[in-house]
Amino acid sequence: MRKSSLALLALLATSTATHSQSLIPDLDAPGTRGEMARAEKKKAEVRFDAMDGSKDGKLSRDEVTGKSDYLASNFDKLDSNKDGVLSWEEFLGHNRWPK
Ligand SMILES: [Ca+2]
Repeated sequence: MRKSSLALLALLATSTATHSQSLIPDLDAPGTRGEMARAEKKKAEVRFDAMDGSKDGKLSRDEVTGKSDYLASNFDKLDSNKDGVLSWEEFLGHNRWPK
């Protein structure tokens, strides 16, 4: 990889929400990475849908309380747009796997 593309990658990594975002494989990534991404997305979707009692595609604080200690205790941090609910992307922590 050339130096200029490394610099660009570093810039992209710092401009995105979290450093780990760049480590999330795309759903259509070749080979095992793509397979794992699709399997993880499926699992995440099952969890999300199970908690989304109102089926509005968002998780309220009430919907996660008692079902996920992690989501309940980190709710305000994960609710990055501060609208009081967790979107699919906020739940995942990245926006690389559209629902
Ligand atoms: Ca939100």
